[in-house]
Amino acid sequence: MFKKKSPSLITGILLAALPVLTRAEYSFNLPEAVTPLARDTMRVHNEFMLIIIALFLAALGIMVYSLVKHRRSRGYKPAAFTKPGTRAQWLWVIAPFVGLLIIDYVVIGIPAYHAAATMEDTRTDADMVLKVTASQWKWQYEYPEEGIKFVSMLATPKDQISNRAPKGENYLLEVDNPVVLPVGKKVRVLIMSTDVIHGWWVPAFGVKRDAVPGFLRETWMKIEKPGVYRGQCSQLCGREHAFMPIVVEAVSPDQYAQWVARKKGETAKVAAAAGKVWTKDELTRQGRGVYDKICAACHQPNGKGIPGAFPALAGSKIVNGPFVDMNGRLIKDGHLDRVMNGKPGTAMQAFKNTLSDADIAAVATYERNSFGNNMGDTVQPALVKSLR
Ligand SMILES: [Cu+2]
Repeated sequence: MFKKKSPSLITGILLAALPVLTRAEYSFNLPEAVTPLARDTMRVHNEFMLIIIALFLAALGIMVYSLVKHRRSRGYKPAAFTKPGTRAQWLWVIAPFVGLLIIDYVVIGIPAYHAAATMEDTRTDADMVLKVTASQWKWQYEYPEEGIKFVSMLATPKDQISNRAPKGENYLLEVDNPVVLPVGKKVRVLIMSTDVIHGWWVPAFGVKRDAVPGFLRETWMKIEKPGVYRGQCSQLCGREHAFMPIVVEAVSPDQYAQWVARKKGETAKVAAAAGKVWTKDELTRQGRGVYDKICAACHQPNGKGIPGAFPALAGSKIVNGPFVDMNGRLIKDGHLDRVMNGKPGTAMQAFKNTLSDADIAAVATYERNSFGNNMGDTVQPALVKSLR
C-alpha cells in the first residue's frame, strides 16, 4: 500500500507548482518593507510562520507516527477502555494546553504587542504632518505646515479601463498628483473621510488605516528608501472603490524642499487666478476638464446622468436657474449651492473643500453652457471666493 506512489498525488504536486514554473513574477512574500513599522510587522509575521510550521509539523508527526505504528496490518490491538480519565490522559490534555498558552502569550504575544504598540505610537516626535481626507472617489492631501493642499485622483485613461486600449504597467495604480514625502522623517498621518469608510493602505509602509466619517484617525511612517510606492483604498466604498489608488513618492529632503517650493508657487498662482475676471471661453475650457475628471463619472460625459441614480444636468431646472440672489448671496439649492455644498444624504458631495475657486466657477459655467443648456452667463472665481 505504501510502496506504489499514486499518480494523482504526483499530478497534484506538479499542478501546485505550476504558478511558480510559469510566472517569474509570482511573489509569495509581502512587499519589501521600507519603514520600521513594516519591518516590525514583517518580522513578527515571519517568526509566527516558523512557529506555526513547527507546531504543524509536530502535531502532524505525532499523528502520522501513531497511524503507522498502530496500523491493523501489523496486528495492533486497539485499547478498549471505557472508564474515564487516568492521570496520564489528563496530562495529555493539559500539557499541550499550557504549552500553547505559553507560545501564544509569551513567544507570539510579546513581539506582536511591540509591533501593535509601535503602530499606535503617533506621539509628538513627528517631523511633519500629512492630512489625508478620503471622499468618493479621491484622496485630498494637505501639508498644514506648508499650506499645501491638493486632490489626488486616478490617472489611468478610461480607454484602458473599458478595454479599448492595452493596459499600462501601473494600471489603476497611477494618480495625477502623487503625495511627495521626504525619506528619513517621521510623518504623522491624520486620516478622515467626508462620506463613507475608506482605507488608506500602502503595503510597503506597513500602514493601513480606515478613514471613518466623524472620526480623526492617525498613523505614522518613516520611509527609509527613496522610491515610488503604490497603494489602494482598502474599504468597499462604492461604485468606484477600485479607482482611488494612492501613490507616494519618497524623495531626499532636498528634493522634497524643492517640491514644496514648486507646489507653493502653484498655490499662489491658483489664488491669483481667482482674482482676475475670466472670459466665458476660458471658463468653459477649464470647466470641461474639471467636469470630465470629476463630474462625468456620475452625471456622464453628455450630461444626461443615469436615470434613477444620477440626475441629468442637460435641461436641469437647477442648472438652468439662477445661482445668486439680488444681494449677491448664494441661492439655497441653486446651481452654485449644489456644486459648492453638495446635497446632503446623496452622492452629490460638497466640492468647496476639494476644488479651487477657479475650478468651481469654471465647471459651473461649463455646465450652464453645455449639453444643450444655454444660459449664456458665467460664474466668476472671485464670486465663488466671496461665497465661501
Ligand atoms: Cu475608498
